[in-house]
Amino acid sequence: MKVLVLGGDGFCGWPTSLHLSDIGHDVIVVDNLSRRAIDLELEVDSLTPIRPMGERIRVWKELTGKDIGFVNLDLAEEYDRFAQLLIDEQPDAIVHFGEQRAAPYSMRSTKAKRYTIDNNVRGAHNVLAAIVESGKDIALVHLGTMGVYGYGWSGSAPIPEGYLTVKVPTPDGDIEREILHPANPGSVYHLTKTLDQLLFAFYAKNDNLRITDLHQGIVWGTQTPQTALDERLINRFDYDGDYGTVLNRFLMQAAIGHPLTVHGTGGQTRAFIHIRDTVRCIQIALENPPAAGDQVKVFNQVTETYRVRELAELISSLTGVDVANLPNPRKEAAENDLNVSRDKFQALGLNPTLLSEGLLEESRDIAQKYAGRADTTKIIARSVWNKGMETSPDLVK
Ligand code: NAD
Ligand code: USQ
Repeated sequence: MKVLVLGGDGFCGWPTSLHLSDIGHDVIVVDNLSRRAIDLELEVDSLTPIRPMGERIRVWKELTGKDIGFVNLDLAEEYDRFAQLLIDEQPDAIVHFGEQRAAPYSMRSTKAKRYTIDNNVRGAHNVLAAIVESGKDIALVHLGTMGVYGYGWSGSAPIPEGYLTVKVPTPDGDIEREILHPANPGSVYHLTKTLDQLLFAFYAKNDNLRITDLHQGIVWGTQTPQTALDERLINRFDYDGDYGTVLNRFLMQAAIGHPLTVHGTGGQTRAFIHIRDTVRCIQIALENPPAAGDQVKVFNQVTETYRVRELAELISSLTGVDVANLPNPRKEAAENDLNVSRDKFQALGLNPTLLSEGLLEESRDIAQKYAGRADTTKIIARSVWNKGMETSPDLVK
């Protein structure tokens, strides 16, 4: 099938583009390279030496003979060009990764909050409106987040895959209704994903668009079989206080002997998935779209859950590096349980890479190999959720 990968230059989008191309799909990446621009703004760089988009595509062609197209286009700002692209290319499906995805970046300033809302919500709406305008039956797979549910849900009932059945009391007795799980975002970034959900529900109902929303946990790891083929295809690895996610940050910190930056007690429980499973999940979602007229299909795209302090203790025990309990720059529950339904992908054949299998390889092949590229001044998270909150001093001078 012909697939547009929106945000196909990013951490999840690049390996997905290669995977889809590898299994025979005709892939076109659409990306405005804003993530690379934010690296320049923050004066940081991927730990891994990522190559420019043109070179990535040339190397893939050289190694496999397969073409990947590239269109440099801003989804939020260039509606007409995007709408024309759908008419010109007539894709069968769109995978939408093209949003500003860092919670700390989204909270660092008023400017960043406004950018994140404008970029993500306008971009998602433009994609939907352009599909309708094209008149074509284009299936949409969007990358959402586990964070739409929030972390206030505890107890033995697992977080369902998108929808919750509730009893509504009426004078004539209780009636049952299925509703979208209540949204409880923890950052402006996560807020955009909850707003996206309403856009999708409306367009599925009003225009019969076929939409899948993947509520993904924190992605860890770097390489997939395709990105590992040649160093010039390497995937990005973010380790800085805004874009680095917790497990990859701890691996990189251990590789340079930096104390592990646990926020608060580390009692936050989060959901995780390896990048190799992300790309498989996208393939499975593309192969199992909803029918026209169906409600939005939601999958929880997670394979394991861990507490942050469990991850720190594990990596500390493997490497001997210290654990530092820092003031938490975020407004979030200090301790939470997390019980997540994750049956749908497993039923469709996902065979996950678990932390116990992938951790040493990740540490050796990426964190240690590229440790010399790390800038230690960029490690501490300095974006605070509101004015009264503390940031931590640098732990390594
Ligand atoms: P990323 O920042 O590495 O990639 C996003 C890509 O989208 C970048 O290449 C960027 O240039 C592009 N982009 C952003 N705004 C755009 C616009 N207006 N027009 C065109 N291109 C635009 O992020 P990622 O880690 O690959 O995440 C991809 C998606 O998956 C995001 O929507 C994110 O919310 C979701 N997600 C990521 C994780 C994770 O741990 N990385 C976890 C859950 C969900
Ligand atoms: N944390 C630390 N120390 C660190 C970094 C993070 O203790 O050095 C803690 C945070 O306080 C938080 C948890 O680890 O409690 C997770 O933080 P994170 O930065 O790894 O992940 P998060 O901000 O939630 O965002 C990431 C992606 C986002 C995606 C989300 C999935 O950047 O795009 O949507 O994971 S989820 O968390 O399931 O919502």
